[in-house]
Amino acid sequence: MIKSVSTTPYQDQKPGTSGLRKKVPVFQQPNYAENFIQSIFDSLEGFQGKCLVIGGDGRYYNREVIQKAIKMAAANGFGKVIVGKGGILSTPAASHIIRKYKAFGGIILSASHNPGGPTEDFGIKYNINNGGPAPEKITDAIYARTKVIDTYKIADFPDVNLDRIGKDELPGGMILSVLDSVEDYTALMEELFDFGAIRNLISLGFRIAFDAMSAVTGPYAKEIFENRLGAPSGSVRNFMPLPDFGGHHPDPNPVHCKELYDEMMGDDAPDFGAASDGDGDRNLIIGRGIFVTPSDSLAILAANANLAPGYSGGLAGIARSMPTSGAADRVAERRGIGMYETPTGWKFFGNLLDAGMATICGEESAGTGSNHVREKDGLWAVLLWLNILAVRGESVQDIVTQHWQTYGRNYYSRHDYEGVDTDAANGLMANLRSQLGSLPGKSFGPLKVEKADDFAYHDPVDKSVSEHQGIRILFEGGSRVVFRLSGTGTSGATLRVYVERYEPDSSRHNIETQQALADLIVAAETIADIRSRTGRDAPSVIT
Ligand code: G16
Repeated sequence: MIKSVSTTPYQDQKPGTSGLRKKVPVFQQPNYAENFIQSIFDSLEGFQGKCLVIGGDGRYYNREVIQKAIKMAAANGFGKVIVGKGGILSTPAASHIIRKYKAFGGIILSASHNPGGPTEDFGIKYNINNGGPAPEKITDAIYARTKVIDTYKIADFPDVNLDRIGKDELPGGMILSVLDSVEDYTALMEELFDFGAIRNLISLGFRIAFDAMSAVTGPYAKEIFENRLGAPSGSVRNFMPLPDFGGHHPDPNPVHCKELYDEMMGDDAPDFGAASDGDGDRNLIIGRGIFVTPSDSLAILAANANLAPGYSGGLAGIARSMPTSGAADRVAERRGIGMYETPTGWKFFGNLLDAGMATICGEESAGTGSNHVREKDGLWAVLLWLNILAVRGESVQDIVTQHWQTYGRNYYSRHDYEGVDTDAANGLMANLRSQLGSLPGKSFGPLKVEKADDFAYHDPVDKSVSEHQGIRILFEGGSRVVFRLSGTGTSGATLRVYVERYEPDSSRHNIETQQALADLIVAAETIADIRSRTGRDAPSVIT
């Protein structure tokens, strides 16, 4: 039986950089999740009888919302839903399942790298049939719908069993298929990478340490690294997905993976350390004694991807988000392939990948991926690194250093000011915008502003325009500072300040990063007046 339930709209359901993210108690308000899910369905056309993929990163409240989504999909006329066992699908695996089974789309329940638990974060996003996050045209329509919605439809059957793999016909006729995506995902990785070469490297004593951060990649990583590639048991840590990620912040960076980071910098470090985040789309790469910034990782992966079977034919092009460093641009230039600069948000890569213009994409926020799916993919990045290490037979440190010698080094750092008062953060950005016309020509210490703008992206495929994607201050000589407000936080505003300097001279490649960027950090403070406007003396997180 299908029920039509009257509801009243919430005015705060605007999707951010990657779907709707809020605290769990916000999602637990009456009809909050239902309103958003119905608004997704109301913004789509032509899905009657088709297949919807539903899965999440296993965080607190995942199971409850999955049951609601299944019943609402049935009531709205989907013919089939594919659900991950236990309600769990990593974000890249969900993207793969949507593509492989030619689904109409997917609902992914995740707040990614944000903490989980009864008072922490939850999220819902919609992915389209290419497996990628819905473009702005659709997320705008969803938001518009949330503001006026007055009814949602839900089927009245008991909760389904999410833990039994197999197919079932639900009351009303919709087919429920519960699958274990580890098998499908592992098979895809085996097509792309030379598992034999990696297995051989590991059998020679190459030690890896992978931290799954008590999040979604645990089962995938155990299967791939330990069972298929032969890494000793214990190489994958924190592999049991937990609803609260063990109380940790599942963001794979040197701050939140401190234990792994310290181990990799210590005596007797493993050869290779890596981690992924809450929903499995981000990655952290650390060699013995060296952290690889996500921007450098993108450039190095792009420069060496041809060593992996899935990319042996070369790359069509590279895409990066605007705040990501220009390191990958130098690789594209030398190879004579396309380079695309998009706004922050994986959804902006979808068109370039679909059109075959880009093969590899990456972001400073620890995301890298390729045209194998339409999400960034943490384990994919780790495997591509391992494939490259296996073929080159060199250490991470050597590969990174040689890359800088060849292309120059883009010193890079991001300073985050989290939980800032929203009005203060908006005021800071407005003040920056008001200076855009007057900044060019001004000097800040040794730095002279060449250009200042508010980044706008003109999508070369669908010709859409996305404006106000971050303030760029470009200095003579190629250094720059970028300011933008995060679109993934759930309390107050997060100001992100991205600082970058290019250094071609290899005798100057061993300066400590913050020191190498010191002039730019001072200029950023002077131009944006961060301290007095945010009331903060220092960033909350520096990566
Ligand atoms: C999401 C998006 C990424 C983006 C990141 C940071 O990642 O998918 O494309 O780079 O947020 O966004 P912001 O700077 O607005 O916080 P994830 O891993 O959270 O899904």
